[in-house]
Amino acid sequence: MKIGILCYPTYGGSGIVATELGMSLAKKGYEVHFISSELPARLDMTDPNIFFHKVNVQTYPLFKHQPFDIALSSTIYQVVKLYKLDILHAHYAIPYAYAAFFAKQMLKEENADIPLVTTLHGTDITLVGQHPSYKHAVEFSINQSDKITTVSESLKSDTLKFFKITKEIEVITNFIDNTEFEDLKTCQRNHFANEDEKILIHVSNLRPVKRIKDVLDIFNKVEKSVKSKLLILGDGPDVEVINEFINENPHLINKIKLLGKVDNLYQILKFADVFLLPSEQESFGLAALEAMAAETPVISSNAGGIPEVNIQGETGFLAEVGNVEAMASYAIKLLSDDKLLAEIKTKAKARALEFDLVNILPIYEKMYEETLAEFH
Ligand code: GMT
Repeated sequence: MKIGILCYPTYGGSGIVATELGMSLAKKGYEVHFISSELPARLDMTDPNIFFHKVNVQTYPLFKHQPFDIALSSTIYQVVKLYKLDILHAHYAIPYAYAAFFAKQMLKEENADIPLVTTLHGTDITLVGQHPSYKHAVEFSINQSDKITTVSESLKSDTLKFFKITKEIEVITNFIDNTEFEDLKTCQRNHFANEDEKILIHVSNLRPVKRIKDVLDIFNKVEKSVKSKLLILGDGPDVEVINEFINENPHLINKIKLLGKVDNLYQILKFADVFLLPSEQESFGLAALEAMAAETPVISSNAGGIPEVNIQGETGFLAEVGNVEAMASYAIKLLSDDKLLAEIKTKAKARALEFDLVNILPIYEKMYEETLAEFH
């Protein structure tokens, strides 16, 4: 089967899921064609079954805004025809499902139409997709897809709540390749904290939806009871919030470290003691699953699909969005009790194994087969 994957190339969760899925399919012998504005961050181009097609946006003095969606649909159309793709898989409704619809219309003219699967990832439904500038186009493109999937039950119900959806939605959760956490080079924990200090960690694209201020407030409370350090990984607009917080709390300057977008995320997750995810919205929480695969318990909000991943008292702890007090108390409880911490670490890993790639990949393969069969 020849599969076309349309995704964001950046470090966002949808791009990571699309890339990891495509690479795993390629390893199984599928021919996988990525169509994106840049080479996706984690894509291994040494695999002979992987192809990359860059969307080339032409500038022209008349354009105030370059028409990316037109260039995208033209690229999809060309790649489908040239490489004789069997199926398209759009990750994130806008602009991918939207542009794929127009590519399909062009292909239809030549009796060369192929099925389109759209996977909704979260903010395309709960945040940006709600905006009046996009809402109707999002609803239209979802309904025009031949198959719709969401990454959690929660996102499925949000999709049905916010949009008039005329088709069945299948839930196929995010996944993790647990083998990537084996044989990781020994971590340099002592580069970040002394032996008597615990490490709290947060990883995100530092957008308002991640509630970075809550991460900092939780740490501020924890640090008063438990000797600890806070590591923040990732980059985004709310990096300013961190700088402002440190400015107002100068005594924490040597306790909070920003690492930016690192390449060895899994190694660093392995020596963290607690992962903080107090998000306002989170359709699934891939970052939490990555932490759990590294045996790091998660203290999170109970937003969206997080409770489908992080189990209260088992793999970590959850509280209402914004309840910094409760999240800090849970962290103090966990970090002050080595026996409890060890137990929760083990259970977090066991939970991550339930979402292993070997369990989820066959669900995607079956979905492709069924979609193709229904289409033809
Ligand atoms: O929230 C992000 O950091 C990025 C965003 C994306 O679409 O790239 O992530 C969403 O998709 C991930 C993969 O399916 C989910 O695990 C995240 O929970 C989801 N983020 C939100 O819903 C806020």
